[in-house]
Amino acid sequence: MAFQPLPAVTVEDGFWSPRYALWRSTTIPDVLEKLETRSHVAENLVLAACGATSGHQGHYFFDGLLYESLRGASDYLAVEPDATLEAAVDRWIALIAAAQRPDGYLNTRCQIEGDIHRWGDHGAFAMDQHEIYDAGCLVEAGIHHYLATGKAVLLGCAIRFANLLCDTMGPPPKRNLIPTHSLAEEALVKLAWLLKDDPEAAREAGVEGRPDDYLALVGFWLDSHGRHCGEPDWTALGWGVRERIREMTAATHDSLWRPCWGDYQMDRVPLDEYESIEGHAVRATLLCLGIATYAQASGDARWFGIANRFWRSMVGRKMYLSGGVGAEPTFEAFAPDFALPPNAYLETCAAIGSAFFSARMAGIFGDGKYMDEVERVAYNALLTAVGSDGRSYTYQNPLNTAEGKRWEWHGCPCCPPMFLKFTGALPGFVYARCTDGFAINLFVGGETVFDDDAAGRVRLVQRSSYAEDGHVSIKVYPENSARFALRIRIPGWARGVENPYGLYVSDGRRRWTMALDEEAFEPMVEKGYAVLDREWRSGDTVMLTFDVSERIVRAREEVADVAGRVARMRGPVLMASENGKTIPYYAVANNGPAPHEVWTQE
Ligand code: FUB
Ligand code: ZN
Repeated sequence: MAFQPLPAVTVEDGFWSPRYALWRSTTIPDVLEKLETRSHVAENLVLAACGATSGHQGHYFFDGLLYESLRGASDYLAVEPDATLEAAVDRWIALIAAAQRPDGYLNTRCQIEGDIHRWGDHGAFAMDQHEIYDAGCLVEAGIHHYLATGKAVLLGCAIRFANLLCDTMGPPPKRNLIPTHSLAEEALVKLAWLLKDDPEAAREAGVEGRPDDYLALVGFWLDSHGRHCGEPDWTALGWGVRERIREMTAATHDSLWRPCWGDYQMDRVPLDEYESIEGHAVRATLLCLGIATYAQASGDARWFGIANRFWRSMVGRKMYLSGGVGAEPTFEAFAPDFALPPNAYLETCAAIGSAFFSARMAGIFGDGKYMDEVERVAYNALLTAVGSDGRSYTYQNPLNTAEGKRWEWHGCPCCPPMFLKFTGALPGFVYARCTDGFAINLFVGGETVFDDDAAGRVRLVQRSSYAEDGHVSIKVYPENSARFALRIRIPGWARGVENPYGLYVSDGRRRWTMALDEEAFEPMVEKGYAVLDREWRSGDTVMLTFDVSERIVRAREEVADVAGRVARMRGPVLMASENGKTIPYYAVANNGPAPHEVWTQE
């Protein structure tokens, strides 16, 4: 059964609300300010707008980081209006609109370095240029800003760039170009959905929307993995491919020609031939998100199958207890199955990419195992990425390390924008509609409302201290008493299932009970959700109690890196030891650099 997201109307939660207040008041302005002052994103936009031919500072993808931050900020605006933030966002949008080329192209560094190198031509290296990635980030920002504010200027920029992508790449005579950093795959499907649901949006933006073309382009991109000229050989050359590709692109080629992006971008062979998720972990998780989203849009069983295969391999063989992924440092990549050293790399963005992938799978399949992994990331890999001051960050997130530390800003500042993007999205994952009622996916206090044919307007109020003491209450207020199903996710850890494929195990004990109107109640559990299919009257209350006392978790024996070691969890929260104290893993290095350890000797 598919689940359709149902946005939380409010978040009022002892655990999450203070954090959201901090991220709103401190992290969003901090990220926007540092993108401007330390990563030079505003200066670059101004230079591009003026037609400058020198002076760009920073990497090609910094434009995209700005757009990701604006997407996140827009989601915060959607939950709570904030005139200062809205004005700051509008100022950025004016800079972006001024910098865009009349044909829709926008990549400040490529513009300043010269259009001759567009799409990686004439001795350039498209992997570095991130043009399609930046376009995808712009599309996301345009959509989210329009939905939050009703303003369509950024959406107009996004549609213009999306139309240019459709005019440039695709089956012959268009060019065989695919994203060298995934992200645009999901973004273009979302743009197609928006413009199909609300054709007025494109009219508001003053640009022709072409939803069918966006879907066709995503299908082309996914189908074109593995369809390249056969070289260079990434395995043999490593980063030496850079120079080889520059040599290759210096020559003129026909529209079908393109270099191979290797396993790094899952491009050595067609996606059907990959047995498991591989390559650069941020690219791979966002590619999988695109595959799952395209499967949902197209209904094509082939893509559902591929998405499932990659999810299984990621969660069953390559994921850390924190939700971190991408153990291999040189290429920031997935390591082989069961290679899960505790001191591994684990970039913040990769964990967040995996959580977006899991959230999409949860919506498609309505199975709690997917939301379990969203929750794992939310309470662990995500939260650890921003310090308790709201303005210090991590990039790598090893579980055990002799040098746990945070930084104020980074030469590669991709993680804070991804953090804003995910925290902006999280309230949208808490509830969902399903064909026979609605679902509670995450225990986050607050309210939502939905309309039901028989029950009329239904208000649902959740009070939760889930992570602190395991208590959750859900009150249901239908306008009219009526029957519908309420599905409440019972997390895997509370059912004795630490990981759906046995990668991690505990004592397997049940750790939850339920009461309905104060009477103990034993519901049927289906695909990880307790199903309460009954007549609901105003004020009916479901109480859940989880045992969040410490439990010991071990990895299966194939994970040689942590043989003889154990980790400790409390409910969804992974624990670590730092300076002789046991603290949540998300709180490490909050009081300055310090070693920490999640996996300890038994
Ligand atoms: O390529 C853009 C970003 O830089 C990636 O998402 C990160 O992994 C870092 O490599
Ligand atoms: Zn990152």
